[in-house]
Amino acid sequence: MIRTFLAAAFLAIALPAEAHDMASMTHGETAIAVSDVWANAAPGSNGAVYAMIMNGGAAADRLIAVKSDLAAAVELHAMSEEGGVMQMRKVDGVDVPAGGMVMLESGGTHIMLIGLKAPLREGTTGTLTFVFEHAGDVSAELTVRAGGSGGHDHH
Ligand SMILES: [Cu+2]
Repeated sequence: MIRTFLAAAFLAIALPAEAHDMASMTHGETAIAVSDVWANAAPGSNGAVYAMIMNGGAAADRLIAVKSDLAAAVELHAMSEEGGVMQMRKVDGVDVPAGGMVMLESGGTHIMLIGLKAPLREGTTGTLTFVFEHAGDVSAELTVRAGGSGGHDHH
């Protein structure tokens, strides 16, 4: 009698936990993760933002826009060197290959906050919403670091 009761009590506790693990393992459609979203502190009204995007899924995806309340507009920019001068241009998307990773980094493809409501200062926080063709909206928190050399002071 006692043994049966204990076994039943154990099962009642163990089963929901097992079911939960299985649910999280089979939940794989949205495989995009955005992390390390950061910017250098800068006094201007525009600021470059960098991030790491990982696609753990079996299908390619594409970052098509970024939204933020911190600025009037947000653009995706690519950098290229032309005649020894770094130029940048607006791009309409960034491909994220299946099982791959894309770094948005200084000197490369980056996010540009245009018309900042307040200059980016160390400790400034805010949410950026990354819009993917397939995964939809993925929100991530921005971290602003103390400004250093090698900044991105165009515009
Ligand atoms: Cu830029």
